[in-house]
Amino acid sequence: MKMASAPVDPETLVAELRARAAALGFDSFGIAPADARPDLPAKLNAALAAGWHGDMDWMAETADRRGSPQGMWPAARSVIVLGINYGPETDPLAILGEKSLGTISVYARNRDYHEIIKGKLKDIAGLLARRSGAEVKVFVDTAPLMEKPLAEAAGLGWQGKHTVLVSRDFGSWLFLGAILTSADLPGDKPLPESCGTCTRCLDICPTSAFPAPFQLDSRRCLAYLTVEHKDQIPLEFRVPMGNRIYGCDDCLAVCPWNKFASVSREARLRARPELERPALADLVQLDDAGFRSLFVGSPIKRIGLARFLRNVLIAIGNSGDPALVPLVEARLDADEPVVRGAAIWALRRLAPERADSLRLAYLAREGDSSVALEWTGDI
Ligand code: B12
Ligand code: SF4
Ligand code: SF4
Repeated sequence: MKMASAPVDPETLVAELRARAAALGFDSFGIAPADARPDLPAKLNAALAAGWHGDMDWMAETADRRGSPQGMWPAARSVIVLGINYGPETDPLAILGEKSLGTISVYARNRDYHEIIKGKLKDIAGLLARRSGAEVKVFVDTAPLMEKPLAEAAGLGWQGKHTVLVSRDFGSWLFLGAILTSADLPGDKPLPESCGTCTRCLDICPTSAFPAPFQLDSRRCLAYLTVEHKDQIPLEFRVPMGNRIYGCDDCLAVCPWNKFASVSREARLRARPELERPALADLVQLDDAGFRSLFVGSPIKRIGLARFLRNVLIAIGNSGDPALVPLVEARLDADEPVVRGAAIWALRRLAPERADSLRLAYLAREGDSSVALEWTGDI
């Protein structure tokens, strides 16, 4: 986007952008030089070389551009990073003990934040282009940009030991979005890392996903396994998954900096009641139309019904609730192997004798070798 107009001085321009961001509902705003983090390509490449991205191939494919804003867009001079507070109204961990319910992580309990932020970012970028004549590019999550370290450079907070950006004002609950521009804007001062000796986020992780503080192996992270990972969830993570059916908030929720957090001002980011305490019994019965209508506008829609049912069936297998057995059996004949496999696992956990009695007839069926191991392997 390039539009000619009378340029204003950078300080006035930044004050205008800041005011516009606040008026649009952004809670945090900061600016960094586009070349503020020359350390990122090496760190990203080390993480990729270790294989921590799992099957998120797009991370490796875009590594050259992802590592630095100027790698992606050589004209970039400054990056504006914006944050929107999605602080929950209730303790997100409270529902983990209610085993017949599913836990959907806070960020997915209402509208997809990409949709909420995108229009607002474009608005600010438009203002910047009009007032400065500079070029701008807008990003929310999907573009190859490392938003957390850039947010750190722009003074929004610091990357905590859980790798997420911690804000002094909003704790762990800040969504990020970025605007790159060819304008040279005055940068904000980065904050010092303030985790100190705390290790709460590392200690609570149910799957030991942190090889070291400030580093995450996605392949072990439930946020990856329940959302990004398309195949069966590896056995070792199924029990630790508990009733988490979409994402995970454990490391975020225990951060002591959340004591400064507040409930999101954005109504579309506050939990919809039906997604705050959904019954696994209802979710496992969803058909395509029911899934689409329950998750309209939600990020959950993107994983599709099969992956969602896989997660729900594993949570059912962890529920200890025998009343759910008939609903599990109804999924043994699902078309998708990920659903069938998770149903078998859940049945074997809830009703091992019933599983034994069904196994032979099931395995005798032609062409169903894809889940044979689910019947006989470890659970
Ligand atoms: C890929 C991705 C994931 C992956 C990987 C997460 C990760 N930590 O990298 C998965 C699917 C696991 C994931 C999970 C979640 N995500 Co996510 N995710 C992203 C995405 C698209 C890219 C992140 C990325 O570049 N990762 C690559 C790694 C290498 O980068 P990094 O984490 O910054 O790594 C640093 C450290 O490793 C550090 N480092 C320090 N020392 C050393 C030493 C060595 C040897 C190495 C190798 C590295 C290293 O270097 C890196 C740079 O600083 C961003 C959006 C974006 N475009 O940035 C959202 C984003 C990070 N996710 C977000 C959210 C909300 C989540 C979840 C909370 C969702 C949930 N509740 O389920 C969880 C949090 C899990 C966690 N503890 O991180 C938000 C975080 C907001 C914030 N306040 O920080 C983002 C920014 C999206 C957004 N626009 O708001 N996510
Ligand atoms: S999101 Fe959950 S599984 Fe992933 S690192 Fe944090 S606590 Fe561990
Ligand atoms: S829980 Fe502790 S170590 Fe983890 S990010 Fe928060 S302050 Fe840092």
